[in-house]
Amino acid sequence: MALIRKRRLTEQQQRRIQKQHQTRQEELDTSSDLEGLVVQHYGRQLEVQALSTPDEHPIKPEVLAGEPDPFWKPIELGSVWRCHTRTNLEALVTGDRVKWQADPNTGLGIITAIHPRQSLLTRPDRYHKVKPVAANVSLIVIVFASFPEVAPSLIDRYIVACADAEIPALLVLNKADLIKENDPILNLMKEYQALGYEVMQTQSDGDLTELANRLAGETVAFVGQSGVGKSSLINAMVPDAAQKTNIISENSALGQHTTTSTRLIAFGEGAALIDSPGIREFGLWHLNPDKVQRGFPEIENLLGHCQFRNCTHKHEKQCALRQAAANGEILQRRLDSYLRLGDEIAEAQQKN
Ligand SMILES: Nc1nc2c(ncn2[C@@H]2O[C@H](COP(=O)(O)OP(=O)(O)OP(=O)(O)O)[C@@H](O)[C@H]2O)c(=O)[nH]1
Ligand SMILES: [Mg+2]
Ligand SMILES: [Zn+2]
Repeated sequence: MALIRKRRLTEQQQRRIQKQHQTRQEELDTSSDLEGLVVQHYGRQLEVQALSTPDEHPIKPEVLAGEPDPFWKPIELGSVWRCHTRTNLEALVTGDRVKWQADPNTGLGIITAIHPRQSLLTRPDRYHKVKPVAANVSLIVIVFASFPEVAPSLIDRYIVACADAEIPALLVLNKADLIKENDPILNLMKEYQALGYEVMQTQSDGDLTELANRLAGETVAFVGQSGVGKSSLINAMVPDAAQKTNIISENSALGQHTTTSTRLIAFGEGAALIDSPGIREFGLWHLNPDKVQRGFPEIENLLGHCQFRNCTHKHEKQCALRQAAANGEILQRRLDSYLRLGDEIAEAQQKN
């Protein structure tokens, strides 16, 4: 990843390059396209890592004596290239597997096709548009800590999003060093464990072998509130990841997140870690209200057992959910969370 080339282009240069690419697009012969992986995206440009090399490597132009050495970037396995995409392609996202072509003369590439996705993690942005976050993620690590204070309902939201994307979740309670004896956060972790979720406790500067072993071979997206230590965990497991981290008080006072774009970091053989900005709010309005139950397996089990088929689970006496909460079979907090999320989605959809 050290090969990422940062270059600022003037608008004129960008226009010229864009034009060159457009002309090239029409002439493209895609039979010898390379395989690639989108490792980062910045608006319209993306960074693609080469997963294959050409059968015949392009030959560097010969330089006559006295002439300056022209720019030349060899196509090497693992090298990272700034790329444009063909205009007819759908929006690409970090984690996408693509077909692409490299131009060693400019150091730029063009993405010509996208491979079918195994999964797509999305989130709504503040303009109520659904934004893809990462593709082909096989495991989501939900990081939480006692500082910044955990909001259990936020964990529930993440779990619903994971269930909707059909991606398994691992709950990681980080900053173990801050956890006191009988800390309520330990109870919270146990509650999720009892519901069948995989949980783990970590400390960013502690022994992360258990976590690293669990992540082997997976494409992992780290999610969670800003400041819980997502980037710190990634840096500790991948020493050259060099993801920026920051002291919470400094950045949250400014309302800023330390990590600002979604980046994929290679992690051993065939695994990758995706760092993404922490979020304070994680709206789920883009989901079907019926999907919320997928993130609440204990409640899903009881659905259909209420007296009325159209039970709101809010005031009905013969409500299986309310009774289960009253008997301590399910957590009142989870039931509240389930109902609130359902209302929130239904309300947002009525407005739209
Ligand atoms: N005490 C303690 N502090 C930690 C631990 N892990 C991270 N931190 C600190 O928490 C702060 C935030 O860490 P980051 O890794 O930047 O958090 P993040 O989740 O990536 O935050 P965003 O990028 O804003 O979403 C930094 O000051 C870290 O040093 C830990 O295990 N224990
Ligand atoms: Mg970060
Ligand atoms: Zn009911």
